[in-house]
Parts: sequence; structure tokens; C-alpha cells
Amino acid sequence: MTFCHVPATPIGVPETVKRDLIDLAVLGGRPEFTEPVLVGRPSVGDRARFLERADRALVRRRLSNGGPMVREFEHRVAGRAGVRHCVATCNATLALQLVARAAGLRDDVVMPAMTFPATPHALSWIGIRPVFCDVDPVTGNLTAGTVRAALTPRTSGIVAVHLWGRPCAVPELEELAARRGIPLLVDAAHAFGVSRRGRPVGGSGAAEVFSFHATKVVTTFEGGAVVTDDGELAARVRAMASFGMDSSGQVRGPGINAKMSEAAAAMGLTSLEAFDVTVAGNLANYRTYARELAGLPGIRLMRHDEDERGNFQYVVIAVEGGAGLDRDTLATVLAAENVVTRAYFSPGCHRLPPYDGPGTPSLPHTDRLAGQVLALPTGPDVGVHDVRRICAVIRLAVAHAAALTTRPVVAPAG
Ligand code: T4K
Repeated sequence: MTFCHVPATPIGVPETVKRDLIDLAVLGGRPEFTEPVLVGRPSVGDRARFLERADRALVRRRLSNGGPMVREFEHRVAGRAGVRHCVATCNATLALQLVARAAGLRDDVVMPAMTFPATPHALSWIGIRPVFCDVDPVTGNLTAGTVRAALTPRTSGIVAVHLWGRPCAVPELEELAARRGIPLLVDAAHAFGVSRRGRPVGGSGAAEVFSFHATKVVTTFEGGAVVTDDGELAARVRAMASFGMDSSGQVRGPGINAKMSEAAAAMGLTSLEAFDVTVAGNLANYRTYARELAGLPGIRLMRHDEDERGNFQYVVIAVEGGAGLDRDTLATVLAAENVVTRAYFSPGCHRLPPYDGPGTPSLPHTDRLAGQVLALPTGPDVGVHDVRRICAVIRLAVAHAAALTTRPVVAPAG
């Protein structure tokens, strides 16, 4: 197998130990890593297997429109998600649009602002108004309570998000949606392969949507999927994803082109084969971060609950007041060491155009968290040894927080 974790630190290379403030690259020291260590590295699996599959598509000259590899990928995704139906798409943004239309959403839809802009953009692009709700101050996930506070007489649905792949409060949200008589859709872009109390992400609400973007735990280069137990909804989504045509090729209604290609499915099947290895590596990294950052003042790791089986593709910390330095300063310190982080998700979507304006709701928990969160490198190219070195830099930065916030810290170019 060639899809084991390939850490940035080659075996045998001695660990750099930064001890003093002046060792930090942001103040002129040598960068901890010679090559960038990144958030979001793709899990491509066994490249030979991918090339073999891609070649098969070329030989059979079946490149798109529901080819055999797309069908196999859908079957495997449905199996992992424990649902009856999966419609693979060219990305998750279009999948969200398709399922929103297929489920009859219109007017106002409640969703968290603590998410990637794709969640609101997908809906607002098709004329639906995102109404943002706040989130739990600790987990960053929406709750039935925060949704309830944002409902309007025009609310036609709820779009929940499993933020960073940790399942949100689905049973409470399902109950709320049922009581209001509106559909619950779930943006599960981060949560492929995740389960809570044995219930896999995928079968909640009317439908859930996965992303298989390059940065996700399973990738199809670009890709997504709608998963559901509702056969009629799945058939509507499938038709809409192919110009409104049913399986006989007759146009039955509105549609667009959101199909997944065979090349994408070839990647997806190969990446899926690596899923368990990828998650095992991510879990080892997550546990190392948890151990190495434990007790560090003001650095709070976003934890997975004991009853969850995560995919651990996002390791996120909140840089709180006790750290003595803010998130952006820490990100700059890390960037100078060649540690590339991402402020997922900052600012909250309610602060972004076109949503920011006179009617922007006050979402204090979202605003606070958005100013604190930082996604740290993990994934197939990052090993526990790299994580230990990253954590050593974080510890040093926190230990010298006062000096770092008074001295000029220069952001590295690029
Ligand atoms: N809903 C939610 C909650 C989402 O988070 C997303 C997407 C969606 C819906 C929509 O899904 P899709 O329509 O995309 O299927 C990335 C992704 O582009 C985006 O898919 C993802 N969420 C979001 C959280 O992250 P950026 O702008 O942060 O990506 P970028 O280019 O800055 O790359 C991030 C890191 O990944 C860097 O360290 C570089 C590394 N990378 C990236 C790519 C593309 C690689 O190593 N290789 C690569 O090929 O948005």
C-alpha cells in the first residue's frame, strides 16, 4: 500500500528545539520547517490504483453521465452513510442547491453563520434568504435553541451544519423541524464517515450533503453528494442534477448540470479505499495535539465527544484571552515557521457581503469564536512528529505572548 501517512519530517531528521523567543522565525530565527506544512492536504490514496481506474474510463470511453464508477462510488458512499440513496455531484455547493430546490425551500432558511460561505451562498444564489442563527459558545455548532430564536414567519426550512465534522444536535433539530412542518437539511461537508452513538452522519433530516473537495477526508478532486433515505427526493435531485431529465432522458422539470465525472469517481473510489488509514493518521495527530496542548493557558482544542467516531480532518483550536496573544498573531508566528493554518471560519458569514448590512443579526457567540478559531495542519502529509514540533512553537509563542504582542511581528510574504 502506498497511502500511508507521509510526514513532513523525514525519519531520522533531528527535531529542532526552539527554546527562546529569538528562536522564533517571526523574530529572525530559522523556520521550524523547510517546506510548508499545510491544512487541507488531499488524501489521494494509492496513485497506481487511481491511474488504473482512470485508464479504464478512457479505454471504455465512458467519461460521464452516470458511468459505472460514479454508480459504484454512490453505492459505497451510501453504504458508509447508512442510507438508501446517494446522488453524486460535481461539488457540494451545487448539491446544496439541488436538495434545497428539491425539498421545496424558499423565502427564509435558518442556518448558522459559523460555516464556510458555501452554505449561505448556495441558497442565496437561488433566491433563498439565509437567516443566520448563533451557535453554542463551546462547540460552535448550532442548537435547537439558537435556531428557534431565528425562526421567522417566512422560514421554509433549516440548514444545519456539522461544523468541523462534529455532529450537531440532530435529534433536537429534527424534532423542531417536524413541529414546524419544515424540512431539515444538513450540510455535512465536513462529516463524511462520522457517526455518533452508532448513528452514521448521512441519514438525518430530509437529506444531508457531503463534500469531496480536494481538502476533504475523501476527495474526488471536486465533488459532493446528496444522501437520503427518501427515494422520491433522491429521484428529484438526480433529475435536477442532469438538466431535469429522468432515467428515460425525458425532461420532467427544471435542472442544471451538476453531474460527477468518471475521473472524479475514480479518484473518489481510490481515496475511499484509504479512508481508514487516513482517519487513523488524523486521530493520532488529534490525540497528539490534545496531549501537547493540554493545560496551555488560553488554547482550547475543539474536542470530539466520547460517543463520536470522527474523521478528525479538522483540528481546530480557539485562542482565548488567557493565551495573552490573539489568533492572528499566533497564525503569523506559525506562518513564519512554515506552518500554514486557516481561520476556519472567520469572520462569521453574517459579516460577509452580501449578508452584512443594516439587518445583520447580533450573533455574539459566533463573533467571539470567529475571532478565535484556527485550523491546524493534519492529514496524510502530517505526522505526529510534525504535530509535536508545531505544538512546541505554540507553547513558545504562548510563553512569550507579552513580548510577541509588544514587539513588531511581521507577517511573512505570501
Ligand atoms: N459547506 C461547508 C461547511 C464547507 O466547508 C464547504 C467547503 C462547502 C459547503 C462546499 O463544498 P464544495 O462545493 O467545495 O464541495 C476550502 C475548500 O475549497 C472548500 O471546499 C471547503 N469547504 C473549505 C473549508 O476549504 P479554502 O478557500 O480554504 O481552500 P484553500 O485553497 O485555501 O486550501 C486550503 C488548504 O488546503 C491549504 O493549506 C492548501 C491545501 N490544499 C488545497 C487544495 C485545493 C492542498 O494541499 N491541495 C489542494 O488541491 O476552501
